[in-house]
Amino acid sequence: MKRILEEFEKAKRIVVTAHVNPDGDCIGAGLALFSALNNLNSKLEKEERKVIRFILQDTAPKNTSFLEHFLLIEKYENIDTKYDFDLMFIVDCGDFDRIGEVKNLVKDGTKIINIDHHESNNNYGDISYVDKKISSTSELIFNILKELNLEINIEMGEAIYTGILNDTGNFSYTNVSKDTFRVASELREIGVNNEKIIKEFYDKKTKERLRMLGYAMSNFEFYEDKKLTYVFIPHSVYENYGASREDSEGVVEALRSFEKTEVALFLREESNGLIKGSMRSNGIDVNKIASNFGGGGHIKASGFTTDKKPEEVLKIVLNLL
Ligand SMILES: [Mn+2]
Repeated sequence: MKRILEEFEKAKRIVVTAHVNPDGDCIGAGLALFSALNNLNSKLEKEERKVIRFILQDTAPKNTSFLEHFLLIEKYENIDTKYDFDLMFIVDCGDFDRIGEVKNLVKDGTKIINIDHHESNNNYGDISYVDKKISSTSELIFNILKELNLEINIEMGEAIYTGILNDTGNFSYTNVSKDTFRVASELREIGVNNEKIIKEFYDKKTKERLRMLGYAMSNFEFYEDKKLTYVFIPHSVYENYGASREDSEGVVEALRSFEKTEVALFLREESNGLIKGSMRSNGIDVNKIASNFGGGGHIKASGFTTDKKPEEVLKIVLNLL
């Protein structure tokens, strides 16, 4: 942690980033870190102040837009790529390549700090701070800020709380430890309103999102011998409902909720024809299965992108189970 501060002090231009198709944990951890760095920056003499930006390849999910500084998150396509950063913080990203096009901002001499909790993390970067047991990168960021004696205000607390909710399925998965509850309790103490965050982050669903869930729930299949629940959503269905990628968030969790399921597999076709896979399990190592397609994640939750046909992906997964 001392080295993280040292790198911050040395750097002039800093970028915070996270994985493509960002989720609540990326945004929560990223915004909390971004705010902490900005707070540190504001204490410096004017001429010593740094440039700090939060840049992602893809648009942040709408249901995180209630978080403070959400509007300061920038999209890679709007960035001048000649811009030189000397320090990059990568949060919630198991693999360096998963930051997508943002990696073009890395130049000779750009230091990389990897802060993450994915099972598949390979400790890339000049400094890697990876805790594979912790619930979320947001919980990890909380610990880092605490350890460094940096202030955590309500807005940062809300971001962290959102990230924890995202990765623990509202405190329902096995990755919730007593420390996760302790962090939640400390956040509650500084004034984080859990009811408000649940409402904003979980309960407000667009019509498109409910329609996509309806489609998935009407069309899933169950492979009894392997206890696999599966659905594929072609791109045309997204077009029919005017839905975007984030409108099918929650589909894979709903698949897993079928009482007989051991493994849930959700495949969706992207506009470029590639297949994006998400897996959830009740214990079977789906990180390993996803790695067969060049993806990864956690033991019970993983993802991948592939140019294989959906039927082919399904066949491979069934064979691996
Ligand atoms: Mn995460």
